[in-house]
Amino acid sequence: MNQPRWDRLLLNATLATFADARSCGVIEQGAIAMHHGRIAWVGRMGDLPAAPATLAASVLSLDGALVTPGLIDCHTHLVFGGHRASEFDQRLNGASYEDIARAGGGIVATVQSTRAASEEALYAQALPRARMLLADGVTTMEIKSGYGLELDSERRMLRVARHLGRELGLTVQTTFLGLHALPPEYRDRRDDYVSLVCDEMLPTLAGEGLVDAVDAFCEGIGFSREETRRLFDRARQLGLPVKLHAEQLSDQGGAALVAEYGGLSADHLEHLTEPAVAAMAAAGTVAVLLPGAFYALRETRLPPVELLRRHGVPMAVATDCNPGTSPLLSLRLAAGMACTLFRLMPAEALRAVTVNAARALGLADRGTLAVGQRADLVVWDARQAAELCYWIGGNLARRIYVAGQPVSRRKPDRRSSSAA
Ligand code: DI6
Ligand code: FE
Repeated sequence: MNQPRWDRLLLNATLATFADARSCGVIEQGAIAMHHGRIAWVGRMGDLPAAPATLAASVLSLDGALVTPGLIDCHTHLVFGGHRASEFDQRLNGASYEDIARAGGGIVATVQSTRAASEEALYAQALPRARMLLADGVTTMEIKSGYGLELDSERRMLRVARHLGRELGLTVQTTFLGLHALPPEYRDRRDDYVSLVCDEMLPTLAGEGLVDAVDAFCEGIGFSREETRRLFDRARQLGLPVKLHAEQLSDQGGAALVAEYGGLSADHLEHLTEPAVAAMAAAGTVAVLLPGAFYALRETRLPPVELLRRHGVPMAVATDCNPGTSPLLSLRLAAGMACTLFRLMPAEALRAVTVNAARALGLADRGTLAVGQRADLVVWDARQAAELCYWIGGNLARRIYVAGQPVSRRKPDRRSSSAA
């Protein structure tokens, strides 16, 4: 008998390929083959080139189960010390996010607990969160720094992010967010802090290979457009892509700025206006919607989804997993919330956590089921793509493959504690 040509073959699958321009690209009674970590064949079972059993070393029949690309969480702050559950009480008692931040809580509170945590402790706290995202189907995630706000602590966060990727076998894209908040010790020296971030922290951490992209919090309680511009100029010199927390709480002109720099994405966008939408469309900048933060802050102003559609700006959705505004540990739930709260259609919300999220990270090798793409995929306890955002909660991911290998989502009995 001939050698099988592929490592693995899944049969009787409902494939959501996301390979066309608009829909989920569903193939019923589909088959998908993986070889050497890539997708080697995808199509209708009836079109396979030979009898399935002869084609792959491992052949699995799925009884119609849904298969999608591994989900991609393109905006998280997953690594941090402690949590801020007490702010939940304060907000429910009427304090706003800005009130809490101005009173010394908010991001700065997490900065204190992050600075106080060792690399091992940060890793031990972040690992279960990363596992929960993975268990829900995420195979690629972005993780930002921004709770250190000094060189050593920012470095620790980024090292922990890289370590999580290695430990779990996931792709982790790191983002340097030194301009997240003004650290208290720089209260009267804003310019000095911006200089430190642009002239020392970013070049040093980039030189250590810890930075895949650069972000800032462009906001009244964060950094101005001009301060952000200084950072983006430095990123450009270093050849690093940029993205931005823009127009979350007010219109600061951040989305137009990130578009001007040809940025990967503008994120949040509740206060986005039409000229900036047009600028994003022209630049190919992705709109990243973060319904977890909208929900947790009980916001009422919606991002302009209809304008984004009309201008053809690709929309991604992410968890924004962070201890302050979005303690959200399910990307599938984020996609469901994007439907319920922001009125995305299920096909849009699913494109937003696959193909468009890949684009928001500048990754062309994933997010669709197509020959040559990385074999990151999820087999779901579902048959219809819309179910992924329709079921609220639950555990639907049945099998997860990363680069063609099944991954275990079970916690090891013994906690891995080495940060090496
Ligand atoms: N926007 C957010 O949603 C997070 N950071 C940001 O710039 C919130 C971070 C936090 O409150 O800890
Ligand atoms: Fe964020």
